[in-house]
Amino acid sequence: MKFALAITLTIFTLNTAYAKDSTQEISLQVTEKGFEPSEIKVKPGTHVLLKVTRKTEATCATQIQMKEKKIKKELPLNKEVAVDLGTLKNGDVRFACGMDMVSGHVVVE
Ligand SMILES: [Cu+2]
Repeated sequence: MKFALAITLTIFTLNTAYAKDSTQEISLQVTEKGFEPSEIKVKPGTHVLLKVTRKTEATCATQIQMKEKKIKKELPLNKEVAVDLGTLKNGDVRFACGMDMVSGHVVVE
């Protein structure tokens, strides 16, 4: 019984360590050209944390939204905003400005 408990605890610890290791912080900037980069590639199972900084006033992207994740955040000028996307599965996660005009996406494959 004690042995089984020890194994369970070990597995739990390993999972936790794996989750931390697979977190990827990705810097994203908003410039006159839009989101840069506009395409981000990650492996399935990656926990993605976007660090978004708006670098210009000459853009309509003063917000970032990800409809399928129900995320919408203000992007103050020259201030890094963290956007936690959670752990991503295979597919495509689109992000866009508040009006859904300027956009980019995260490709998970
Ligand atoms: Cu816009």
